[in-house]
Amino acid sequence: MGNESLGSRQLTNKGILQWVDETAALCRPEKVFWCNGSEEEKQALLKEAVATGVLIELNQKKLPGCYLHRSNPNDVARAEPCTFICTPTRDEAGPTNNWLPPREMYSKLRKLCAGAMQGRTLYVVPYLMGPPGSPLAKVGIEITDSVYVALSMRTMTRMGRVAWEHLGDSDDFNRGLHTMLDVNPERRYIAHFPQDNAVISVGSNYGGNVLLGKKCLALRIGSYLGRNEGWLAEHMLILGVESPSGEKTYVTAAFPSACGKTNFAMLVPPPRFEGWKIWTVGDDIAWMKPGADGRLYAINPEAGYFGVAPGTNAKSNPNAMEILRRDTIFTNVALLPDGDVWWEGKTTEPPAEAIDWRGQRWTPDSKEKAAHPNSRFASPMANNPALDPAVNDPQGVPVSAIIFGGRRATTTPLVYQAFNWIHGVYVGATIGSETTAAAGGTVGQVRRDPMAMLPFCGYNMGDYFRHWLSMRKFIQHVPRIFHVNWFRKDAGEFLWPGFRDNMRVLKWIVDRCHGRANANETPLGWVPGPNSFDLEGMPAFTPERLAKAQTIDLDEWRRELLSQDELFMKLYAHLPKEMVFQRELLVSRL
Ligand code: OXD
Ligand code: MN
Repeated sequence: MGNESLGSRQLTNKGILQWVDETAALCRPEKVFWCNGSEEEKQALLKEAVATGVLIELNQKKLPGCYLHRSNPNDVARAEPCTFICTPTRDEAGPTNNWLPPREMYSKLRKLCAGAMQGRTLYVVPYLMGPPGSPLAKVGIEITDSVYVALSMRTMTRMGRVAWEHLGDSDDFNRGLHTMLDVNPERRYIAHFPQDNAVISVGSNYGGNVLLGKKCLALRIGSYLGRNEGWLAEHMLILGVESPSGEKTYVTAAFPSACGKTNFAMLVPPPRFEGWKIWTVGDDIAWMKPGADGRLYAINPEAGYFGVAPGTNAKSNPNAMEILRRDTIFTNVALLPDGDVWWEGKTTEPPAEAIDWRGQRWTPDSKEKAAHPNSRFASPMANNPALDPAVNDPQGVPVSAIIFGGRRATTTPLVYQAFNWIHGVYVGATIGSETTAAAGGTVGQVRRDPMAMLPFCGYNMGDYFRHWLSMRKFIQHVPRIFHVNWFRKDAGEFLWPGFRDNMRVLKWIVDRCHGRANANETPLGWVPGPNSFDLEGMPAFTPERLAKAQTIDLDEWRRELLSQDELFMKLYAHLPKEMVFQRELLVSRL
């Protein structure tokens, strides 16, 4: 084995060398390849991926640097039933996570990994989560036998020498081992060992299961590290709102998977908001820590977007359409005869013919969808025309508001503001949302998804709420907390137009943060007061319709509280008393 591709800077970190040697001895690959993140290396890996059929080269004139990957049809989404948190006791993982004792899981996985890479290349992928030099940044090393993973990690993280430079001789890095095995759901495990800062993922080659920096390190292991080290790892976008006078306000927002975080993070304001600008810091994950000035600061640990393709178009997200025209790996979208790609909702008129995500001929008469509902684009954030200039600031950006949201056809108003931090934690902890195609399983059922972290919290959810509550003591300038729901329906139709018009909700939120907008008190929290919510330029959306979108139906809320009880009962042993008090206060207000 050699580490020649590190160039002049030979790796001396003994912890890494030893771990890679041990892993190679276990998995027995044909060769070991150390990724350095260079452009030449990228081109070589792309060539190899195309030659082996892992990637299909797209029309390079139309889509320079773009490729298509088709995953195994049994492997198209995050596999929550196969995802485990392996803490010494079941209680530490808590009732919302699958659990096995570390020793049992290690032994099961060692058996599966033994000889698993025979005839394959073992790629060593060093990566940095967070801006170089940031006190919050973390190093991970992913060992993988998938060239698709090695290439995608290059897009999604700061991959290569920058990670070695950050790490030096330290042993403080996440050890991630991934092998596809035979991509068989019967042998699929995404196992996290928080106490060891380690992840082992086997039997899948789909994004969220295998790009170990993202859900595995940045959220599941990250949330565990955050609790121990005094910070928060959250499933949140980060955006900056710039007013015409240049005032900049940063906001984070947690929505469950496939509920529009990427679109919201890249919002282009409607004509009414001329001079306003939204800047993207991140579209999926925020690491947040109190700063010396008493404000809460956020960084985006990632360097790319792994966005849901269906529904992405020039209206829903013009910036994403610009971003994915270059240097993008698409997964499970449809291929057009001219080497372009298509997905449902990309254009109003479907193409006359295509090759669908399974590689079959497709026409608009086909019963199947052309693109898988969870098909994705993986693109570098550097392509974003609205990338916030502070995205690489090691200190992060100061957060003025935290928004929680879910996908709810009923019950939940368009927007309300929590009364204070503790109430806001309760609002986040009780998010309900209809399930989407981002995870395997039934779509459209309301499930409790606390802080949108149900599939991503690396320890007991009750203790996670307690950590949120305790963070209040370290923040002097407390972000205001809000709840939004873009998805409320009336007679089967969405009440709120969404997309660009979400700027109106954002404007009210920003104004509330700066003490500029009035509000009315309701049982749920503060809602927009008279004339504080801008409806100008929306002739079809009357104040009556706004009132409908804001309706608080007390009977619906009584039912909602009963359904929240299921979560609270589940978490009872670790549930902070504040959550129970907040629930009781809400009951008494209804
Ligand atoms: C994602 C997800 O891919 O949440 O971001 O599933
Ligand atoms: Mn996500």
